[in-house]
Amino acid sequence: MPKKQTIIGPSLPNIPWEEKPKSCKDVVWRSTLNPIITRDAVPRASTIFNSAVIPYKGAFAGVFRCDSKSYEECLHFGKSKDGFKWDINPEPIKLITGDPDLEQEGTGYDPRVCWLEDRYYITWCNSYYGPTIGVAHTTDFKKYYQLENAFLPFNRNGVLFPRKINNKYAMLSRPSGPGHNTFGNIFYSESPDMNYWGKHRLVMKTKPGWQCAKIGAGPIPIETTEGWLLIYHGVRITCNGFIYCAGAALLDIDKPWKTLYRTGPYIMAPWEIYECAGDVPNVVFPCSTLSDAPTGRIAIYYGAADTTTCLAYTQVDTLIDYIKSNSIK
Ligand code: BMA
Repeated sequence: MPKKQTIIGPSLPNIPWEEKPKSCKDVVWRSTLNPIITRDAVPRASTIFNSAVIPYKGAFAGVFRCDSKSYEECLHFGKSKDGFKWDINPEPIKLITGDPDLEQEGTGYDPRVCWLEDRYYITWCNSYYGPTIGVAHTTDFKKYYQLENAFLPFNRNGVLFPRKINNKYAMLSRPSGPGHNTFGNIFYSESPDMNYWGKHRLVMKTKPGWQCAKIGAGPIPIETTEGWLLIYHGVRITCNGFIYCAGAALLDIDKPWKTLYRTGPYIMAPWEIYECAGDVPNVVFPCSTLSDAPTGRIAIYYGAADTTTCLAYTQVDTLIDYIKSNSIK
């Protein structure tokens, strides 16, 4: 059957891809090569997870969360020819800051990478008297220029939109607290210059079930004919701690703070052993996607159990149908 072509964006013929197994009834299926990145990729790393990849010069580049063997959270650059096998720099990224007051108080984690206009922007959970959203840009993944933190502490999961909306830069984030919070909703903010962020709007609140405690934006939203496709994580509190699942939503193209549809059921939950066992058990945490507009293929990179980096797949039209037919208010 011909597919409805709904991604608005470039083609990526070399997208990493494995066909859906015939036995799989789910909207998302996992790579048979998972986990694709383990701690062995970097000598100083204890874990490599919650990382962001992007097409780069006919191949792929990424910014990886590598927690060290002394548990410093660090960002490392990596490159790959095929999106499966990654060559990650052994040393962390060094940021160039124009202002000594901005220098990181601590470390950084959970990066996202966004191609926007003429450069790559990296957002991450930065440590500046508590977690907040760090922003830097690069054109070559060699020199990274740090901008102002987007928000006051405490905030996490800052995710840029890949183009200006209503002539403003746009970002999703989750205002939060200093520790392992049991609350958090997704907000939208805009900026004329990537420096001053404001006009904050609520996008989505927690809902009962897998997304009852807190929710946060995952990969950079994908523009589609049906709205912005947002994959996000949701957290449930159990007698044994947090469980991190993933869901999906469609946001209005011109007013992305308006949620059109969001899934009642999750699209991914910690099922496989590598998602259930690790430094933090029971976590799937998507941070980036690659997509190919002509075929509607989407590859999802996610952190598993705060230990390894994994890959899963979906097809845009099937996912959009799933979101619409399983939507909750
Ligand atoms: C959050 C962040 C994520 C992590 C998650 C589950 O607070 O630290 O990086 O995946 O907890 O441990």
